[in-house]
Amino acid sequence: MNVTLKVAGMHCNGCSTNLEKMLNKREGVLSAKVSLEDAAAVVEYDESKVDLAGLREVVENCGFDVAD
Ligand code: 9UX
Repeated sequence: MNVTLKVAGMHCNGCSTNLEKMLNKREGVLSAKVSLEDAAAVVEYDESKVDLAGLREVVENCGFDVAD
C-alpha cells in the first residue's frame, strides 16, 4: 500500500530527516521518504501491520500535523 501524506509544520532538514527515521522505524512501514520542499511523506506500508491512523500517530508524535 502506498500513500502520500501532507505534513504541516516541518521547518528544516532536521525535521524531515527525523520524521523519515521515525516512519521507517514503525512496524509495517516498508519505506518512507519525507520531502521538506513538498511538505509530504511518501510511505509504502503493509496494511496488515499498520494503518493510516498509525502513520498519522508517528507524524504527530514527531510534532507535526497531517493535513487531509
Ligand atoms: Mo529544525 Mo525541526 O532546527 O523539528 S529539526 S525545525
